[in-house]
Amino acid sequence: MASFDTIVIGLGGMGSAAAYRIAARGQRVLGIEQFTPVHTLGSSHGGSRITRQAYFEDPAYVPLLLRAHELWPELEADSGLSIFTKTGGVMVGPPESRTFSGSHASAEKWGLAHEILDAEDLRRRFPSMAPSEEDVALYEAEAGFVVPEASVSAHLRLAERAGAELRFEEKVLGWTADGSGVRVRTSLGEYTAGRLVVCPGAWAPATLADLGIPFTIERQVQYWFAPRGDVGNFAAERHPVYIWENARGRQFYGFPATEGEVKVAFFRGGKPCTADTIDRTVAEHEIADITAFVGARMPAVPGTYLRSATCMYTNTPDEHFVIAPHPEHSNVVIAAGFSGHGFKFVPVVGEILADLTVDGHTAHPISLFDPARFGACQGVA
Ligand code: PYC
Repeated sequence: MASFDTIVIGLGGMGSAAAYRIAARGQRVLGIEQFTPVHTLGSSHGGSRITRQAYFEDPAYVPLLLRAHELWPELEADSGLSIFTKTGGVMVGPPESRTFSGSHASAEKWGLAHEILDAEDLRRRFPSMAPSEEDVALYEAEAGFVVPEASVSAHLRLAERAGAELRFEEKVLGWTADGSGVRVRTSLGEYTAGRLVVCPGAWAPATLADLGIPFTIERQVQYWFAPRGDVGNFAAERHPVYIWENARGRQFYGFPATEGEVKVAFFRGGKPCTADTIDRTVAEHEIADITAFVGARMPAVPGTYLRSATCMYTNTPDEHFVIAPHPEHSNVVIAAGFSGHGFKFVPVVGEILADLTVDGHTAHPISLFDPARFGACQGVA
């Protein structure tokens, strides 16, 4: 039976970063993924993810974002792949909306460079946007987007270069841990190691069932349109990424054009699903809904509908991540529940997982992500 220093379960966004960062610290790493490399069945596909720093979800994320924004360019340089495009970003909504007010609070708390735009400023600066008079926006120049597939490719490439063994199309059937190490049973064999890192993505409810965390899986749809008029208006040099919240708290988000196409999607509000039974077909009424909602605020975006793709959020009850040593096994580290806003953190999560695995602690501020807040493992025999 093959034995390693560390086994990483799941080689999507987070797991691929963990495999690289741990291997780069001299550990013999085995990474195991149930699908092919850079697959489209989880939460790491679709060509773009927003990254931003004035974080409306909680200012506690800001130091991690500042570190991630140092690591993305390093990852590009080390891998030779293009991953991060800085476009600027606007967080739009009524003044009391979480999207605007939370972003503003984070920017103020951490002294992040930003501008506040009223509806007229926003229209003048970004003519694709048609805000109502109540809307305001926070603009930050450091925001942009990352390409999830390129991130996974880069981390897998670098992990292998650092000596990691990566196994694909091999499903983990179970794992055990005790004081002497961990044992992982898969569809093709059994492996042992000193430590285990579990990055299960949308398969968290089954893979981490012992924790008792009430993860819920949410089906989401990403939509691509050919915009009306000159697509040059949506070029990344002049169009920001954006998240826009209406007076009832419904949010959508979008990107500049890539190869003549713009991507938009709702942020939250998707149907509950499971990773193995998610409905991958997109209904006409869903396309009509996004067309109307986006069209009311960005009239040129829903020109011609092109295509869509489903993906999944793995939500925790408070929408904050779970990153910590396993409450009952100090040689197991877990990273899950990224709740639809995790991808921008991928390289710093890789660094944190390497710290926890190799050093047993991290200097990064992760107390918000402690699973004890859900009473994790309480009552588990
Ligand atoms: O985290 O910025 C984000 C985001 C937008 C939509 C989904 N996630």
